[in-house]
Amino acid sequence: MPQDAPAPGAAPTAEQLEPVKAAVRALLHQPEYDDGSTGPVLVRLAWHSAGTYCKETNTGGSNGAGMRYEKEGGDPANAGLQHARAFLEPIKSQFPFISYADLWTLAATVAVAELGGPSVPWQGGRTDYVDDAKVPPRGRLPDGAQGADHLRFIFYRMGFDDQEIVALSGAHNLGRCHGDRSGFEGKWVNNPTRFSNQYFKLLLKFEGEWKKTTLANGLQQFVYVDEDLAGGEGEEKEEGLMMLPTDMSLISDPKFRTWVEKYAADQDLFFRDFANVFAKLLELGIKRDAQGHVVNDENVEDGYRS
Ligand code: CCH
Repeated sequence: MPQDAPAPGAAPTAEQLEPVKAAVRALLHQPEYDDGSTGPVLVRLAWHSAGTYCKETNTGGSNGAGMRYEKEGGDPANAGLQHARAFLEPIKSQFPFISYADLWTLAATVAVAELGGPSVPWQGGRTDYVDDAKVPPRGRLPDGAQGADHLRFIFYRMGFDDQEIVALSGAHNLGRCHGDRSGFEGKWVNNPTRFSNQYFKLLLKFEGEWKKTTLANGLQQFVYVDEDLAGGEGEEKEEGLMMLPTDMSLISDPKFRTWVEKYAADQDLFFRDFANVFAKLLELGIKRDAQGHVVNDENVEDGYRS
């Protein structure tokens, strides 16, 4: 083990993490990629690594970095996240002491902060599975084609409530849908590389104007195209905005809607709640002792780096 490596189960120190965070910051700005930042796809990587958690069986979650294995990485829900993992690979090589599970989750918190969002509390010490034996089954991540019942089914399984579901969904301020990944197309907000509460504002602002469309692949989504910005013949067309059916359920479901309204009206409240709930997401399934060291269950320990 290299000298600067933390003991197994112990989190890297703040001093060890500083250069890792700096390397992530340096990686974010990529003019050739998407809207110019790798931040959104890094946030999605962390979310999908953690969002497999099931509180009843205490399985899944960000510990283990199971997405490196085909069993989890090949889940159609994770299509496209190989790009995020590839972006981080040179950082993992440069700082081998950090586990993939820590790196993926840490990178998302760095991205959120760098793109103008809140500082998300983060604790390290996650370890990586040595094989795919403990990788959770596919099918635990949400399907954007569905509605409020589905969101509750998926997120209650992780232990979240309605307010937390809405706060987490605010991450759709960032990034976009890619036809060759999820099959959906487009971005939720005009500036998808700046973290804000714009997503909530737009859901409400264009209520009644979001038009349901069916894409060539048969998927349905909602779009808003500002006719004034759409451009005349021969002019460059301004790209419209989109919402998934699951996004729209946040305003049609009265309990979700209360929180959409609060977050649209109060960005500070959204930032505070997002920071808390994203931190909670990244910790799902991780047991720590009084010192904050990760404690792996007997039956899990042999699956981890030691
Ligand atoms: Fe999401 N998300 N997400 N999402 N998501 C997609 C992209 C991003 C759903 C579906 C999709 C969260 C919750 C949900 C991000 C963060 C979060 C895409 C497009 C779909 C589809 C993927 C593509 O084509 O590349 C559904 C359904 C839910 C249900 O709640 C949560 C929670 C988070 C984080 C806290 C981010 C960021 C993106 C943009 C990724 C990118 O590559 O730009």
